[in-house]
Amino acid sequence: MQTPSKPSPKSAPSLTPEQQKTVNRRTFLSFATLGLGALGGVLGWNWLRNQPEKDGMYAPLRSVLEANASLTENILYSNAHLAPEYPRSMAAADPRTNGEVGLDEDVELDAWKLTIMPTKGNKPLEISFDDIAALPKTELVFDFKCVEGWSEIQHWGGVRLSEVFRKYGIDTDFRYVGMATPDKKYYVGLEMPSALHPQTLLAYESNGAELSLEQGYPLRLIVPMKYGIKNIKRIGTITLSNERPPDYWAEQGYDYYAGL
Ligand SMILES: Nc1nc2c(c(=O)[nH]1)N[C@H]1C(S)=C(S)[C@@H](COP(=O)(O)O)O[C@H]1N2
Ligand SMILES: [Mo]
Repeated sequence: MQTPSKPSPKSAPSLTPEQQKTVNRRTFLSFATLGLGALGGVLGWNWLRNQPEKDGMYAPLRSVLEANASLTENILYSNAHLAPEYPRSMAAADPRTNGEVGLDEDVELDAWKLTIMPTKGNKPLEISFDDIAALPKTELVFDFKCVEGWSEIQHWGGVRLSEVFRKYGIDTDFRYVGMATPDKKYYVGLEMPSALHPQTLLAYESNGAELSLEQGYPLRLIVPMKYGIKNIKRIGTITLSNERPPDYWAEQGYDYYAGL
């Protein structure tokens, strides 16, 4: 009769002396790597601090972050890219519209104003439509993308948001820009680099004509580095802050940054 064999105390496969040497060397190497890594961290930091800055951060660090956009909330990413532009002939003649939250009330151009709440202690700034229209106009033909899965080449005209901030001496030393419709029913938040992006417009024209009510008359945001959800129509207020502004679709579970 056979007794059940006891499990061997050496359950790990036994190694030849040659193999054991390899293991030891590997172990040594991984410790060495850790040590070098730590040293590299210290040396690397000093090296990094002597590198040229690009868009407010050390260039090599920026490159790494750009390669890892998904890890960086795409904050640093936004200003380094331009959305592709197209000839006007490719723009949709009758651009589609989508989403009417915050567009219920009537809007009279004379009564409408853009309110910018700049900083701690500063009085809110009120800007009329004529003030906006008097600023240099920028036109943009790009592929507008909705998270629902459609896109369309569209032609917009307006003023760069960065130009409005510059013209009115708004302190852009904040992390975020929030925008809301006059009735506060639709609202979005953007990181400052996206707000200052050269293709980010306060738009008042579509195909060279004034906006329709559904397009956000009289003034809407065009932010080509973001999905449609961030392109708020009928802006009433702009608020600069260091806290992340509330965002209508982020509250419904969509990605806050909604970057492209
Ligand atoms: N005020 C307001 N802005 C809005 C929306 C909305 O419902 N209300 N919908 C957003 C969404 S989901 C998209 S895709 C775009 C559509 O812009 P369009 O109507 O010009 O195509 O507007 C965005 N801005
Ligand atoms: Mo959308």
